[in-house]
Amino acid sequence: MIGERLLKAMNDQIKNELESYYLYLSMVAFFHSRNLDGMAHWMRCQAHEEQIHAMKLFDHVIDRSGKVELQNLAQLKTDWSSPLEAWQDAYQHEQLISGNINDLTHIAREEKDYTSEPLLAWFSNEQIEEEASTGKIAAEMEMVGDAKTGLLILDRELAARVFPAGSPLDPVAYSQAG
Ligand code: OFO
Repeated sequence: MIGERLLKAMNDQIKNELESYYLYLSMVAFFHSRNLDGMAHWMRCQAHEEQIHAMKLFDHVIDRSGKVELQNLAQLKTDWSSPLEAWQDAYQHEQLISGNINDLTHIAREEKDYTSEPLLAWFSNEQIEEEASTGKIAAEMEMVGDAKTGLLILDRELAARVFPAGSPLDPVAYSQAG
């Protein structure tokens, strides 16, 4: 059984993860509008991961006999002044989420809810990885500056990210589903 305070914090974090999904999906649309299909692909993979993050918490709450209460999502940005700005936003967003996970871990410890520690440790590790990946791409975008060739090379590189198996957003699975 999960305590009330941690349950509320977990429900808040489900919303945060779904907002991450929503934000990154918005970036997918933005990158496509700039013909940066490789970046759009990378973000599509990322959006899918965020959906998984939300569902991990969703299932944890259910397994602990808590009630999931979905909340309204905020209206998120739909446009950026440049691809660089979008990547900088993604990096900043990951830092914000790392802070959310730290707060959640803090509450779990205050509530002596050691049962949730393995899951929260998984999220902390995931945040290290996601801050590193978005931060690196944002830094590379800054190096590229206005150079179109550099932008195209980076776009091609990001197109190589492997899509998580079985994702409903997988372009191949999506087209085969007809
Ligand atoms: Fe980007 O890790 Fe979840 O939100």
